[in-house]
Amino acid sequence: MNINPWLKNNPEQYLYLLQLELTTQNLAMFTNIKQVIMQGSSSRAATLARKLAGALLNIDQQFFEPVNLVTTSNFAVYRIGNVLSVSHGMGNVTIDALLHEITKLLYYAGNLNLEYIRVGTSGGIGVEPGTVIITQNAFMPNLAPYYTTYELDQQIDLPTHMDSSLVNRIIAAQPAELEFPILVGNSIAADDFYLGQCRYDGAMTTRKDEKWRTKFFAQLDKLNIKNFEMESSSLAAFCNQASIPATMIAVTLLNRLKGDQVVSSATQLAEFSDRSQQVAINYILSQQS
Ligand code: R2B
Ligand code: URA
Repeated sequence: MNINPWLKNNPEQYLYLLQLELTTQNLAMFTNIKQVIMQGSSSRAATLARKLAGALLNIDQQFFEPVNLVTTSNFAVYRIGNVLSVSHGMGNVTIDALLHEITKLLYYAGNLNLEYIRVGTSGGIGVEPGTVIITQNAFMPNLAPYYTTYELDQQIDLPTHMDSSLVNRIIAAQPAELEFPILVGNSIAADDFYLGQCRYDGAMTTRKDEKWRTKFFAQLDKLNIKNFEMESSSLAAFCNQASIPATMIAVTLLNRLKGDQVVSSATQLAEFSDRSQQVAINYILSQQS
């Protein structure tokens, strides 16, 4: 892990965004972590924690309630064996804040070899809804292959490739009889769900017509871009700077070439969400020694 050297001489006592005191007792809860699995919502992070308790520790999920290790209502953090299941909220801005704090926490707790995986949902481009995409490269909405951010007035462009050996290990960990399609591709991280992804059903009107959008979507195939979501570019940019292997496992909820609205039933959506979690669990199980 590559961490800000400033932290070595200025140790902190409190992580403001996680609302966590950095006491010896609290830090002890975060030693020996191998993977951090990040999902948008805190309830999905809790669901994954329950599944991991069953898969890794053989605990009957019926009798297990995961304990949230932080007190903030913005994020949740659960530990199961050597895995953290955390929530990151929605969008590059919130995941970036989480990444800073969770990385500092894990560094202070003595973890140097970590992997970060975002497990989520996305809007597919030309793929059957329910397909799981493992991201190789994250793109900006203007198809730039880097993440543009700002340090006050300075524009910074950061590389957004994911860790290819982590991607390969995740694919290799999947059983041959997986009951849904899974593929490696690239992703666009948009700044919002509506206009940022050129949806026509937002509260405000897009500036682009359907003809223009169809032409734009057609270009995506050439770049092997398979889905839209809202966090992959800052995840990749952060992890490239920090030298933490990272990728994203995201199920597609709809095919954006066929529409804008997510129309699947609640049961179908829950089943889709289970798919990306199952891919992550298969990988985590393959890494237990
Ligand atoms: C995918 O789904 C969320 C929006 O519904 C967002 O966090 C994302 O990246
Ligand atoms: N998440 C997104 O960001 N876009 C979609 O279309 C679906 C989920």
